[in-house]
Amino acid sequence: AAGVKGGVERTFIAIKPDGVQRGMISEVIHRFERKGYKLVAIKAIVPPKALAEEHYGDLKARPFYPGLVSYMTSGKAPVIAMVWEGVDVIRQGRRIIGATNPLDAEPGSIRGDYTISVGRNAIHGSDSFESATIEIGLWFKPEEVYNWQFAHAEWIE
Ligand code: FUP
Repeated sequence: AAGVKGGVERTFIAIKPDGVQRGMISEVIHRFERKGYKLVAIKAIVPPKALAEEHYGDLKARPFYPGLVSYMTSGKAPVIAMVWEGVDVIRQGRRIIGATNPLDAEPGSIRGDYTISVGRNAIHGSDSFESATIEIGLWFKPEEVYNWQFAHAEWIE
């Protein structure tokens, strides 16, 4: 589950094969971690075709869909699949990532700083509470997602 909408949420973030190839794994983790979000699941995975097809199921009719699925599943580099937790992390994650088309993504966002092509935009982030719930369930078993506490859960008064 993605938590409580508008409160402490969970979102599905994936570094796509081109992001791995670019050496962006630590950079992506750094940006979410330094913001104060909590990494509650992570794995390297070459998604089976059925998983990639389901993940991008809403894009089935689009011309780029077959190429998108084959690129995600090629195995030339894995996908780094993650679940990040925190207040408003679904919306804030999309801001950290930047617009789908890297040419519209603000400098300072991940896509804005590192990428040019919409077909190779390095990273995925759930776009809504509903998508987050579905995507976390697609990519992770419940026992692969961990509940844990930061040492300092609350700021001083
Ligand atoms: P996003 O939620 O930002 O990942 O955007 P979409 O769900 O609209 O698109 C998913 C992926 O499809 C993009 F990350 C890259 C690919 N795509 C294209 O290759 N061409 C397009 O015109 C749009 C999307």
